[in-house]
Amino acid sequence: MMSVNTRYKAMSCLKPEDPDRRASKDLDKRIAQWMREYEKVIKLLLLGAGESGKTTILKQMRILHLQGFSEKERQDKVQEIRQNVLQAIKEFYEHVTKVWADEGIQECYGRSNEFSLIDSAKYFLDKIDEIRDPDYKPSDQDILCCRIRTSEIQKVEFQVKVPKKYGGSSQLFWMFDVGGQRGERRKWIQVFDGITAILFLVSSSGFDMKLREDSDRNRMKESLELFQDVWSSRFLRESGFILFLNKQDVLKKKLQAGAQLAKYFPEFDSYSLSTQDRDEDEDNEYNRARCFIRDKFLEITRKPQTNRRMSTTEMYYDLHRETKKRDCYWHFTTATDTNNVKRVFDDIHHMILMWNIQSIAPS
Ligand SMILES: Nc1nc2c(ncn2[C@@H]2O[C@H](COP(=O)(O)OP(=O)(O)OP(=O)(O)O)[C@@H](O)[C@H]2O)c(=O)[nH]1
Ligand SMILES: [Mg+2]
Repeated sequence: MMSVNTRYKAMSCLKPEDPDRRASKDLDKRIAQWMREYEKVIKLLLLGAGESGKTTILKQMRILHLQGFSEKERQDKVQEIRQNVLQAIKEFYEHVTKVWADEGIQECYGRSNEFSLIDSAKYFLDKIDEIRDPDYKPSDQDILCCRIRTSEIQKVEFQVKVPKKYGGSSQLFWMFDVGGQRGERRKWIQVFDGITAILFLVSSSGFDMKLREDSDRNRMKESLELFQDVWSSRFLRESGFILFLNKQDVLKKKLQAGAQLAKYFPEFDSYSLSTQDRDEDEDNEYNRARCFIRDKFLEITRKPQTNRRMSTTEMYYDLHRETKKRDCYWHFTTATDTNNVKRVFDDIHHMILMWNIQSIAPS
């Protein structure tokens, strides 16, 4: 017995299809597929070591694409911000007392990389009188600077308008935030499924700091290794990758204050900028440092991945996939700066629209 499909094929053999009609049918099919792609939720997953800025990006999405923070949330933040001040004072104080006798407080602050002072210390200590006021109401900037370690997976959902030239309407995004400290990372796999793009955050200013959870481990080296693991994870093979070289403001200030990248990464001494990376408007040493850090991460994406043990079937499957080119996109970011994050996010949205178009474009 002939199947419906075979019968249909046999019948269509009798009557050659008009090529114009066929082209138009193909086009309709592509448009329908494009619309489906378009309506799909775009899932973004924030990854990166502790204190790299993941939750700060999530907060920016609430400011940019949702209604920001309610009165109640602001009220709740007062407690957390005062906690940040206490934490800063405690850490700072212990070390100040050690060097106070001969060097003085500013010198101690200048050496804060040695005792992992929280990033928000100076920001909040500078406005301590405001924070102490019983009527204190945290601003958006205060909330962005407040540091609370993430230990539960968080998700925000938001709609983003699609530019008119791509058909208008709006697109739904889900963004997931996870805790980045070592003990938190085993939970990551729970959210690896169906991710459109990983946003991997790097604390670019961490080159001279130690991990909070392991005082022998350099933060930047940990971040490089973590990136290597995530990039080569077979669960994330289908996801796009976008590197956020974050805390650019801190990196710049740190270098201007005399911190030496080459002390931790000796190969920096011989690193020179390529023509396309030269930037007349930027401090040359800072520009060289940010490009060097970026290239350390991008190098990982260019290395062939051979160090994993695989079964024969897995190997066949992997070899087949290896031929698919994967790119890692990157941005220099300052997660606490709303304008900067808006620009970067618009860029990413545009890029995802392009991916969707390319994925259905005729080959
Ligand atoms: N100056 C400055 N501070 C930043 C930047 N990004 C994040 N921070 C601050 O760094 C601290 C840590 O940021 P979080 O967003 O909490 O880091 P996280 O990656 O979510 O950390 P975990 O939850 O522990 O994984 C917060 O105090 C932020 O305000 C940045 O680009 N510049
Ligand atoms: Mg967090």
